[in-house]
Amino acid sequence: MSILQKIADIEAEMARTQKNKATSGHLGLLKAKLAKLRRELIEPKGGGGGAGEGFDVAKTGDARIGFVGFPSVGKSTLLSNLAGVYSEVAAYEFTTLTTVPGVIRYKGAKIQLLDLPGIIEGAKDGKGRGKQVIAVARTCSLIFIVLDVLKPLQHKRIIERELEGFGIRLNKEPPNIQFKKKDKGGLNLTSLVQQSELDTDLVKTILNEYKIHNADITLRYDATTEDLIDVIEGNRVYIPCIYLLNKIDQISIEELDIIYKIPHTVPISAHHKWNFDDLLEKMWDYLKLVRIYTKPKGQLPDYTSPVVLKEGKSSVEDFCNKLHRSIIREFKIALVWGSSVKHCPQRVGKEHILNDEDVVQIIKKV
Ligand SMILES: Nc1nc2c(ncn2[C@@H]2O[C@H](COP(=O)(O)OP(=O)(O)OP(=O)(O)O)[C@@H](O)[C@H]2O)c(=O)[nH]1
Ligand SMILES: [Mg+2]
Repeated sequence: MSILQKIADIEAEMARTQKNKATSGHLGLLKAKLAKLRRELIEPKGGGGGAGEGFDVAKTGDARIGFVGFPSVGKSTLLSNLAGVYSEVAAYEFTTLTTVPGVIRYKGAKIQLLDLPGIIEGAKDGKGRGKQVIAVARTCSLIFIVLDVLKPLQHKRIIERELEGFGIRLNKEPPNIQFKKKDKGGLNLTSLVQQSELDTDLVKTILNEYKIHNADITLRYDATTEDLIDVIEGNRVYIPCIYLLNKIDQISIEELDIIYKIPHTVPISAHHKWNFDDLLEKMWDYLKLVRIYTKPKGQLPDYTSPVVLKEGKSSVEDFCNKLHRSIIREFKIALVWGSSVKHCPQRVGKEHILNDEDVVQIIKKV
């Protein structure tokens, strides 16, 4: 039986099974089996090249955004009109057959945009070029899911499922679950809050499926079976996502009002370049980039080309490493102006966390 057939069988069995306390163990087991099969699809046994091989383009700039969507929703039109790069646009489906990159500069940051071929339902299971497209999507710092406003939002669900099936988690934080495999001692499950789904039996069943018999697990919130499996699998990527509802030139103002209420969306018209300002603003928010201006001694800060870091990786040390590998060895202290410090300038060490638009002067050991 092929992996796809096995997956289909399990999905069918899950759909048949009623969800209640008595079946939760069985469902948990099925979910774990499903996750394992999906991993086999992504990383075929026996190694070999990754699924994205030959399809990926070199990373450039401070961040990378991938356009994912069904065929003919306007991804290439968006790339052409946003980045001024030519990518073939046509009324027929599957116009774009490979990754087409473009670059924009926004607020001093260089952002790489990737126009990807259209995907269809079943992409994650190897249909069409979907698998390669999703493999490239996994490498992005932000995903734009492009939807056609005239098509039902059901498309949104399908694309989300495709990406989820490939280990991508959209607009989600990594689960706050501590998981540590051990050599002996059995299973130690600690729940810091009341759990509505996971109990010792269920956790044991799931771990058994992974042949894990000794582990410390701490659940710091009301976790789901899926969250636990994500942590055990360990290869999930957590990527922010914006839904672009394209072709709003084809709907009424009243319809537009309703659409605006859906979270994480921006309505646009790629063809008419409508609402690009909103799109870029939101893109910037979701990228969570931190711009740092350098200030050479005795000179004004250079406000034209910031060093761009990512939120969560914006210490003075990260800043130094982005400038040059050798700098941290000669680092003594840094002077910082901006919202991350109380006094301006303030002397800080390499652990200090910088905020967006801070100005930094490095002082080297003599
Ligand atoms: N009315 C309207 N049509 C648009 C808009 N944006 C794109 N289109 C049209 O939609 C069709 C498909 O556009 P493409 O940009 O080729 O779509 P795509 O998503 O790149 O398609 P694939 O490469 O096949 O996946 C073309 O006929 C475009 O002119 C828009 O904002 N409004
Ligand atoms: Mg295209």
